[in-house]
Formats: sequence, structure tokens, C-alpha cells
Amino acid sequence: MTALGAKLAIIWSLPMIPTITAFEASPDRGQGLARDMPVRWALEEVGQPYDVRLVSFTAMKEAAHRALHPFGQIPTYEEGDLVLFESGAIVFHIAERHAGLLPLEANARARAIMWMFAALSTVEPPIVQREVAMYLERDKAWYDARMPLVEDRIRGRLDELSKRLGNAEWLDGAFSAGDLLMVQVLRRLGGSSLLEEYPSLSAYVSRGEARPAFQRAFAAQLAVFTATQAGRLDRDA
Ligand SMILES: N[C@@H](CCC(=O)N[C@@H](CS)C(=O)NCC(=O)O)C(=O)O
Repeated sequence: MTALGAKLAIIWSLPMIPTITAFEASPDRGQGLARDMPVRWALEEVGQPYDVRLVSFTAMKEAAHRALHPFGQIPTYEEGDLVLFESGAIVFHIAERHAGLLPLEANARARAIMWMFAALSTVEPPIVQREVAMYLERDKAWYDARMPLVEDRIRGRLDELSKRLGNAEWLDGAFSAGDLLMVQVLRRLGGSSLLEEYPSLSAYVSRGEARPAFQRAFAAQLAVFTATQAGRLDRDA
């Protein structure tokens, strides 16, 4: 092998460290509800190191960020020539490229992917509707009438989900990317009594949160918030 060939072989064999984007100032004050969290969690589950680029709300809407994310949001994922947005797609990509988040057996794998979609397209929408109502529609005349309807829609989904989960530890056999996304979606109900009404789902979320990979991901995003706060205090002093 020539010297150049040897150099290229080393470069090709080096693992590529992906870069994700996250809020510079997370509105949830470090609760790990922003959607960089499932991406961090998936990367931690598979043992893939990653870099984080923090973006401000202003920068997210500028052309440079929109070139990565047409909707001007976080998270994004850059890995060599590959640029992805949509947390579900990013988690899926990570799960496809590494062992540990999707079963190898074809039917079990298809079911795990089904649960990823169920989390994001069936369970999450009414939960996000509740957040939209709470944060953006509280001053509307119809707010008090609408909220119970939205919450009942969430209860309907939680009821169905808890029936399917039953006494199982995870949704379909071993922990998968489907559980990762489902737990993360249900975490958005933290602080409301809705999740507590379903003890088996509360326990399911706690099992997810107890995983070492979750803990590392959570600590990493919390460290961003803590550092931002410390910076603010220094500036104000
Ligand atoms: N479906 C997208 C949603 C992305 C999203 O809503 N990102 C939020 C943070 S969790 C955001 O960037 N919000 C700021 C904005 O929309 O201006 C995904 O799962 O990645």
C-alpha cells in the first residue's frame, strides 16, 4: 500500500462523529423535553459519541440553519455528507446503523419501527395539542372549554396504550427505538396528573428514564441549561 493509500485507509476507518443541533437556551429549563433529547438518548444507547452545536432562536430561522432544516427547528444531524432533520428519522438512522435499538429478526424489527411511528404520529399529536393550548391559547375565550376535550383525547390514547402494554416491561420484547420514542413522548406529560392516572405507563416512563443511556443524555442537555444560567448570572453580577 502506498503512503497515501495507508493514510486514506486510516481516515476511512476513523469513526465519523456526528454533530447534532440543540437549543442554546432551552425553554423547558433543562427538563429534556426538546427533541434533541431522543437523538442524544439514541446515540448514548448505541455508544456513538457526538458533538452538539447550540443554536439560538434567531439563528434557527436564518438561511444557514434553514439549509439544514427547512422548518428552522432543532434537532438536525450532520454526519459527513449526510444531513438529516426530524428527530424520528434521526433516531431511525442511528438505529439502522448501529446494533441495539432495533431487533435483527425481520418481523420484530418491523414492529419496533411501527411503534416509532405510533409514538410520533398517534400518541404525540394530542399531547402537543395540549401544549399548544397551554402556551399559545390560554387567553382565548374558548380555552376553558377546549382543554378538557384535548385532555380526554390524550386519556383515550393513554388508555389504549396502557392496555396494550399490560404488564410487559417494553412494548414488544426487548427495549427498542419504539420504546425510546414512546417514553420520550409520554415524558411531555410530566408535571400533569394525566400520566399518573395510568400507573403502568408512569412505571414504563420511569423504566426508560432509569436507563444509563437516558441518564447520560439527560445530564448532557441539562449541562447546557446550567451553563447558560451560570453565564447569565455572571453577566448580571
Ligand atoms: N417533528 C419535528 C419537530 C421539531 C420541533 O418541534 N423542534 C422544536 C424543539 S423540540 C423547535 O425547534 N422549536 C422552535 C421553533 O419551531 O421555532 C422533530 O421531531 O424533529
